Amino acid sequence: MQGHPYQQEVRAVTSTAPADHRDGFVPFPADLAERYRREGYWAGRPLGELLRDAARQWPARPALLSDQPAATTYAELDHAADRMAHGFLALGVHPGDRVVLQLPNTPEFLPLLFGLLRAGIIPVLTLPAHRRAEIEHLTRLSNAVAYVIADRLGDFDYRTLAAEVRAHVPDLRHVLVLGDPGPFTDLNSIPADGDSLPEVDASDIALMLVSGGTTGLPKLIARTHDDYVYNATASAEVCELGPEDVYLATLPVAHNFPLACPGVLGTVATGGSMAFVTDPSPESAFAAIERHRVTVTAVVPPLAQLWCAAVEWEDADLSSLRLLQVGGAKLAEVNAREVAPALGVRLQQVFGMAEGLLNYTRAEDSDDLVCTTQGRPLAPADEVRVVDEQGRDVADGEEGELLTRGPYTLRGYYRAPEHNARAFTPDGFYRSGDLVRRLPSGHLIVSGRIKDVINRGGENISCDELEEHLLAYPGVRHAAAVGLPDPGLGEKVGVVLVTEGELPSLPDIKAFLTDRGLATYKLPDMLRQADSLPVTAVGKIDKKALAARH
Ligand code: OOB
Repeated sequence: MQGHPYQQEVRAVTSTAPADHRDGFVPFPADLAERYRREGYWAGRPLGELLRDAARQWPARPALLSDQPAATTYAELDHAADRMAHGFLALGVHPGDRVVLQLPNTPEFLPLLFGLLRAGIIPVLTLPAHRRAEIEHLTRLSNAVAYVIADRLGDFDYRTLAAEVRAHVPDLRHVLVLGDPGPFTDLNSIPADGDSLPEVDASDIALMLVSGGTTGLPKLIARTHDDYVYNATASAEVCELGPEDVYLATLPVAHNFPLACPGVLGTVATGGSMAFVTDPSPESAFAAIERHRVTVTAVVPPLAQLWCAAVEWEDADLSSLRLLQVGGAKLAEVNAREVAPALGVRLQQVFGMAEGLLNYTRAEDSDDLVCTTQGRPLAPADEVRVVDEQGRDVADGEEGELLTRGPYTLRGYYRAPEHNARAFTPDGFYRSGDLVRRLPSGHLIVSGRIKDVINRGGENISCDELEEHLLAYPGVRHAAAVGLPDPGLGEKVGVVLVTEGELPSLPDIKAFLTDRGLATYKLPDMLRQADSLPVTAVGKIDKKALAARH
C-alpha cells in the first residue's frame, strides 16, 4: 500500500483529532507534482494573485460591468477583495476554514471569491438551484463555518433555506446575506481594512467545486491554487482572451465552466471585463450582450439551441460576440452546424468536468472537427486513456471509457475514500464514466455515459446515439431517451420529445430512424411529448428526473 493515493485519506477520516482542511484531501503524488512544476504547469502562485497582477497591470481598466453607469475598475476590485479578506478574518473565520457560497450571478461574487482566496479561506461553490438536501450535505461534508447567500432570487428566499440548514448543522456559525439580511448578517457590513494577509501556499486547496455527478449526493472536488491557476490561464490562452474581451457569465458562475474555462478567472488573468446575467433566456442574455458589447460567453447545448432559434424573434445586436463556447453535455452535430450562421460567432465545443480534464476545439480546427468533436485536451501533460470493460486500451476510433490524469485533474474526491477506491485506478487515473472515441488528431467524440444506456432484453442502447438521431427529425427541439421498466424485457425504450409543431407519430419516428440505418432493437417503444425537459442545476437535461416522471 506504500504511496497508495487513498492511504492518507483513510487515516484522516478515522482520526479523532480536530478536522483540518487537508484531512480527506488527496494530494498529487510528489513525483508528479515535481514534474508539473518543472515543466511550468504549476507556477507556484496563489489564485488570489491573478487579481493582484491584473490590478497592477491594468488598474484603470473596467473589470465588472453592471447596470450602474460606471464600471468597477481592476484597482477597485482588488481593494474590495482585500477588504473582504480582512472582514472574514476579523469575523473569526480562519485560513483553512470552509465557507459555503451560494450566490446568483452578480458582480459581488468576484470581490467575495477573491477575498476568501486571499485570506486562505476555502470557498465551497454551490449553485443557486441547490436546495436543502444538497446544501446541508455539502455544509456538513466540508465542516463549513459560514454560509453566504443572496436574500432572494426570483420567488425563492435563501434566508428560509439558511434557517433550515442552520437548525440542522450546528457547526455553521455565520450566515451572511447579500441584500436584506433578515435575521442574519449583512455581507456588506463585514469588509474591513487591515495590514497583512496570511501567506497562501500554492499547493494548498484553493476552492471546492461540486461534482456534476448524476448518482447519489454531490461530491466535493478540492482544487489547488496551482492546478486552478493553470486551468484558468491556459484556457484563456486557448480562447485567445485579451484586455479587449468582455466575458458574460451566463451559466451559474460557481460552475467550473463559467468560472475558469476560461470564464471569469481567465478574464481576470487577461485584463478583460465581466458582465453577469441571472437569467440566461435570450431576452435577458441578448440585452446584456448588446449593452455590454460582450465578446465571449459559455452555454449548455439546450441554451445554444434556444439562442439560435431566438434570433428569429429577438432583434438585439449580437455583433460584438466573437466566440460561443458550448459544453456540459453533448451538442448534436445538427445543432452545432447552426451556431455560427445563426449567431454570427465562432463555435467552440468544450468537453470538461469539475474533476479537471478540459477539452477544447481550437480556432485552427476545421469546421468539421468543430461540429463533430468535443475538442482535444488542454494540456500536453493531460494523459487520456480510452479503455474497454476489462481496462485495456482500445484503438483510435473505437469506443471506450475515458480515463484521465494530469496537472489539473483531481486525485480523489474530498473525504470520500470508499468512492475513490472505485472512481480511480490504482495509478491515479480518474474513471470519468464517459464513453468516447479518440481520433488520431487527439480530438474526442463523446458517445455517451457508461450508465446512460437502456438495456432492452439484453441489448444495450446508447441514449446519446438515439437522441442524436431524433434531433435530426424536422421540428424536434429536444429529445431524451430513457429506460422504462418492462416485465418482459427488463427495460424498454421511452422517448420524450419537445417539438415545434405536432408530435410525430410513433410509426413515423420508427420509419425515420430505420431510414437512418438504426437497428430495430433501438427503436422507441413509447413516445411522449413535453413542453420542456427537466434540467439540472447548471441546465443540462436531467435524465433521473425525467425517468421518474414517465
Ligand atoms: C462540465 O462539468 P460537470 O462537472 O458539470 O460535468 C461533467 C460531465 C462530463 O463527465 C460529461 O459527462 C459531461 O458532463 N460533459 C459533456 C460535455 N461536457 C461535459 N458531455 C458531452 N459533451 C460535452 N461537451 O460540464 C464542464 C466543466 C468545464 C467545462 C465545460 C463543462
